[in-house]
Amino acid sequence: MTFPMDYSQEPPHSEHLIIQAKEPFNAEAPVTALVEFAITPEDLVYARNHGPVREFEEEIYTITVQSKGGQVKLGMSEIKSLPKTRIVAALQCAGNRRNEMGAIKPVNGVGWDSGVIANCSWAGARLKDVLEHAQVDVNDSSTHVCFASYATLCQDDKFYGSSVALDYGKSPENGVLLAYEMNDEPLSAEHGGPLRVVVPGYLGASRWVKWLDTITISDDESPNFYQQRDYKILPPEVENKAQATSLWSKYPSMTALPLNSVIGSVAKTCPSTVFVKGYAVPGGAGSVAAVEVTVNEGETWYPAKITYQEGKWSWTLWEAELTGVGETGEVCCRAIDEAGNIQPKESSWNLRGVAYNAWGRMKW
Ligand SMILES: Nc1nc2c(c(=O)[nH]1)N[C@H]1C(S)=C(S)[C@@H](COP(=O)(O)O)O[C@H]1N2
Ligand SMILES: [Mo]
Repeated sequence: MTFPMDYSQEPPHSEHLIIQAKEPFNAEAPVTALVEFAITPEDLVYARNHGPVREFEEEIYTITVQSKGGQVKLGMSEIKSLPKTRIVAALQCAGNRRNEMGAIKPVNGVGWDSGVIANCSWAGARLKDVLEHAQVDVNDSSTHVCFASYATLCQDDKFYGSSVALDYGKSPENGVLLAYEMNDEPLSAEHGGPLRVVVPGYLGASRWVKWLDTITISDDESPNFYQQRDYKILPPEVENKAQATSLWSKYPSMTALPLNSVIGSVAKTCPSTVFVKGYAVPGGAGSVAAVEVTVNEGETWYPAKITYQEGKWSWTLWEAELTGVGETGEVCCRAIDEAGNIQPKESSWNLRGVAYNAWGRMKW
């Protein structure tokens, strides 16, 4: 069953977000407000949509789990009867900070500042348990698990979909969930309720499929537009859509986003002191170990105090007080991970404006 691209049926959206596009509804949190909460309250959780948001009745909602060997339909009560796992994980759009990349050279995509991230607690059934419960045949050639939502329409394809490697998706240490709760509340329609995929550490874009209704065990990656012809880091020479057309298939789908940190607020506390707050997120190489700040691109980097970090998939909140500063100036921040990687001063340009991770900056 499909529905028209009808935006008049959407549930009310949060009034605390900055709207970047109305239809589809795309809105982010003001970053100053975002860094005030360890767990992002629902009102500040960004919304990223490629089509209309729809509400579904949980009582009659089913998902299909299929492989070459057959298919099974599961209702929400069956999914909820499986062991419930709760994790804290940052959900992040690959286009977070796109406007900063767009300042280097124009990019394609919704214009985003640095509020397209949310640190939430997610609860649901492990993907592994759902696959085992469904008892679909997984043959030796199966390499991917594809997630799809046919229930809602989207801009570029007949359904919204993506995939992860089957081994990755099944392994409990990667925390892949089919979530029906966010921040201890039933998952709202806006964020994909009754059921969405949570792939901690991976970009939100398509991997965290909302309104999930079909899981396919497959020999290939998802054929969906958002897996194959979008959300990829093309080389900087690719400057327009026409050049990109023949190249999409040559570049891998994105998985983890890079090590990053951003300044949420800078406040003058006395004539020569500023107080800085921000967030950081790890790349694929392990947790954020430190965040450092500097004034006016000075030689000296000062360690920020880490005020929050929870488990391996949460964001990190940090703050720092800098004294002896002038009337005006600029703070820069950079994150360092467990493996010793340092967030770079500059981030290279790509056509889709994804994965921007240059030093965070804010003037006072
Ligand atoms: N069905 C569906 N799932 C989707 C999307 C979508 O448009 N449709 N957007 C994706 C993108 S690009 C992101 S960043 C996250 C956003 O999740 P949120 O709206 O709950 O913040 O969901 C992903 N899952
Ligand atoms: Mo996204």
